[in-house]
Amino acid sequence: MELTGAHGGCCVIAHKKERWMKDPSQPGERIRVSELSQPKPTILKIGGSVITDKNNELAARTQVINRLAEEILKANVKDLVIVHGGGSFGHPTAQKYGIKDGLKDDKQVLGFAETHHVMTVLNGLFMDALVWHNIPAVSITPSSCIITEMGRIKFFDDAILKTLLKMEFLPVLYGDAIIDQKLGFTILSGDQIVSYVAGKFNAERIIMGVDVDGLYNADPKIAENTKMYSHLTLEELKKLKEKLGKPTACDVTGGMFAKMAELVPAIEHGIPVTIVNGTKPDYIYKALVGEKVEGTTIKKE
Ligand code: IP8
Repeated sequence: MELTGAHGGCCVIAHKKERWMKDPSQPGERIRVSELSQPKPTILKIGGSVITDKNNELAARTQVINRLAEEILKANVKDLVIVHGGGSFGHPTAQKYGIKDGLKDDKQVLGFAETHHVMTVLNGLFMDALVWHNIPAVSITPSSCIITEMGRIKFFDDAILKTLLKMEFLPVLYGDAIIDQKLGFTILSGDQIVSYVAGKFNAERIIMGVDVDGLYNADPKIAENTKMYSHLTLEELKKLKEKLGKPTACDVTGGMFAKMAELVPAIEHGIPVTIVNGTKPDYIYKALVGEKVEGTTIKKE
């Protein structure tokens, strides 16, 4: 039991149940996952390969973005947090200037600004679709509230995120160019944000919208005769992880392989993950409302 003061005024007595999980950003460390009776959010990741054309630089798929906004509106999920990826906006720019590996050369400084800027442009297009579909979405700029250390989230000021959720806004974050305590700067993937926020806010579930139908035993874009899994346990995922698609040339944060590695701490914590094809109409909608849909579900057991 603990006394907590609100707005420096009256005190409320709350029963605080402490629950902990492995900190996705700090191996060996733990973070508290439940605070008072905070509602459990759904975390929806929209991959950059869904909302942009990865074969053309700075090419947004505006029709797909609009369709997703319609699906999100129709699904009307309470306590939703969206995180989107970089696609052909963030990745080529980050790669051109070697932003992920940190500050080594003065010329990269403008590259950092450019990478962050193109992400704000993509985020603007995404926000445009949500807000003009009458969704009370509010963007949170990761580079303004997160600091990493060697690429892992070290500090995350989540006060705004928490308040937006309480006020029933739809917070939207994205992979970004980030200040790093050791490297100077780096690239933070949307997937690391998803896992971190899911853990910190004790999420109900994670939905990953990607550009393939689910998780395969090999990269379906390269290999032949691949097999898609409809259900996996954490153990099965761990065994499979090494075999998953390695990073492609245009993905600085590591593709499906890194995506799955990021999600392991959240799954270990008991948060189920559903991977669906966000390029196919109504798949994200069905996943959001809990209707049966083709894809891969990963659960702890
Ligand atoms: O597409 C990367 O985010 P991701 C963002 O979620 C940048 O890996 C800036 C490349």
